[in-house]
Amino acid sequence: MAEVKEEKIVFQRPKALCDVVTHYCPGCLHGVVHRVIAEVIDELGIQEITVGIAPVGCSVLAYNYIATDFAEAAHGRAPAMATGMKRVHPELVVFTYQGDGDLAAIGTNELIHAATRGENITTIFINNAIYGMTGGQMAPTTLPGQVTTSTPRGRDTKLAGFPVRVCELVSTLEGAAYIVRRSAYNPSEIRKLKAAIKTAFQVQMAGLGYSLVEVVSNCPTNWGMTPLESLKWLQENMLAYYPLGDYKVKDSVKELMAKK
Ligand SMILES: Cc1ncc(C[n+]2csc(CCOP(=O)(O)OP(=O)(O)O)c2C)c(N)n1
Ligand code: SF4
Repeated sequence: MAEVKEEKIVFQRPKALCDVVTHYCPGCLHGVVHRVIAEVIDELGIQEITVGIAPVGCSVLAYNYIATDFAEAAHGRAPAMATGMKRVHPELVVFTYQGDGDLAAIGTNELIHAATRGENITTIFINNAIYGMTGGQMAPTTLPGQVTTSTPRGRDTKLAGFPVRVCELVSTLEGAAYIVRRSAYNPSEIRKLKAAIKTAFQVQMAGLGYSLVEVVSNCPTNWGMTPLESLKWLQENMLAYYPLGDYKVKDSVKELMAKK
């Protein structure tokens, strides 16, 4: 009789990721980032104590996909809501998930003040250089010359100013403890992203202050590209303006990472 080999599971859905059909467009990296967050939640064993704050924008439905408690904040107000939640329940792990329109336009104020107060919360910031959900208008992060529905001849910096570099800005604030920029355009970048999100949650759990992981992302639909074209465009255009790397890692965070 042929020997029956024991199955070795090499890939499966993280427990913290819901088994549902996604509403995201094909090739959109929102879904990849959701998965990475869910993997980190599983690995840290924090599903029961984690609360996400969903933004407006395409990821408004993040609560349908990540199986933790969630709240929904009005446009840009996620850091303020997270602040209240974390202060009332310091034992929770609280994270905001925000697009560039949500975080760097109407929500800049909440972001800056939560970071400067050193709130013990984590922000996952998806920078796809466009307002995805509302039809592809210019965002604060839209690149100079980039065509959007509200800049059909390309972003003119004389009229619309220059893009906001969030990591560079927030890393100047004293309360910011861990501020890094990653991407998710290939498997090795996804692994680096996962390590960063894990560190950000651990920074929060150790009470070291505000942590933010920016993800340089895509929007194939509103960029008017195929998924593959959008990943290429991201690498060739976005990364020059938004270099990947660590923008602020406080000494206390370095000590924490050295112990892990
Ligand atoms: C107070 C308020 N103003 C405007 C809107 C409309 N609105 C919904 S999503 C959105 C843009 C979101 O873009 P972004 O944060 O970049 O997320 P993406 O869809 O690209 O993931 C806007 C302006 C709103 N929901 N609430
Ligand atoms: S519109 Fe853009 S950001 Fe929104 S789900 Fe589609 S590809 Fe993703």
